[in-house]
Amino acid sequence: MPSDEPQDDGGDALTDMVRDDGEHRSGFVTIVGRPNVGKSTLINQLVGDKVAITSSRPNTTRFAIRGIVTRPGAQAVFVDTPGIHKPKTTLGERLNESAYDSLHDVDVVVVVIEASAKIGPGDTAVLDRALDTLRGRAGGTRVLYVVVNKVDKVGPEQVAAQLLEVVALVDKLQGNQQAVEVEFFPISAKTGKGVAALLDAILAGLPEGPQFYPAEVTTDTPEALQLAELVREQLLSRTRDELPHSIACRVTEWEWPRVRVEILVERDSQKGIVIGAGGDVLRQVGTAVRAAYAPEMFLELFVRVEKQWQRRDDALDRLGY
Ligand SMILES: Nc1nc2c(ncn2[C@@H]2O[C@H](COP(=O)(O)OP(=O)(O)O)[C@@H](O)[C@H]2O)c(=O)[nH]1
Ligand SMILES: [Mg+2]
Repeated sequence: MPSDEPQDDGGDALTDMVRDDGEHRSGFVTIVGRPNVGKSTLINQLVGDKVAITSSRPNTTRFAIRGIVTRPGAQAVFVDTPGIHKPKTTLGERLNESAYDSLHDVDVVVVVIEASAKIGPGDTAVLDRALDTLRGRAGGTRVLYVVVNKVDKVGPEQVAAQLLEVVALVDKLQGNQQAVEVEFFPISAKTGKGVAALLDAILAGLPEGPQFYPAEVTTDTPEALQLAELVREQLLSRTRDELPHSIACRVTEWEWPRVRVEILVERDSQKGIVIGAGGDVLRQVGTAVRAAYAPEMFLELFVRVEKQWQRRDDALDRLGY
């Protein structure tokens, strides 16, 4: 690695990982990719704590949630982003913007693709944007980490084939310049396989910088938002088709231990599904959220119809999207 520090202090023993000069590394690391490739699962695995909700429904993530990893001498602030997709609503457009915006203010970019799905135009677009942003950097790091996720779902041949394909694709996108250094990591965000190696590489590659958060902090998401997200996660696992996209949650009252969460849907027919027969679905959601968050909480869930909120700027502003 090029450096203008004197190199006469013991040769190989002093690696980038082991520094005796008290230098601290830190930086922001954004995780981008198509919907459902496992970005939120990865951030939770990296942090070792549940900071982001996950689900099998695409477009679950609506906020740039941060997850923080602190080690002796280094701190990485990971930014989970909404999946980049072809938007059909104003919400979709805002989600894409928020993901692309996150590329600009970070030190490191991680692009996630799936081992178990064909590499498509969506993946190519994300890789291209990431390379472009890094190429435009005047100084600082220019490393892109490309993660091939869900290796637990396929055999080693498929992992190898996917790696070869993505290496070739990145090579093609870089053209003659090869201006960005790219590293490839096969992982399973779900089982944790390969994640430690990825984390080590990211931490070692961070620029010099201060510790931004106390060591014990794993996220800076406000409590009320975390809770509203947990309610939404539970609703997502109990609803299907278009309904997950139509659901939004927000805390409207917080008088601990009494908390009230409002659940927005877009149509009257959806209200009935979310409440469930005899209030069944809401009751299950409430029980699961209290168990995960704080059993002593009194959680009141209210369902309200707000027509077309996904397409209305005023509603999106109010929800903080
Ligand atoms: N088998 C397997 N499933 C995964 C893995 N990572 C994520 N998933 C699943 O893929 C779905 C989407 O994950 P999520 O993290 O919400 O994806 P995101 O939309 O990119 O944030 C969820 O059902 C996850 O459980 C993995 O490494 N292996
Ligand atoms: Mg997500």
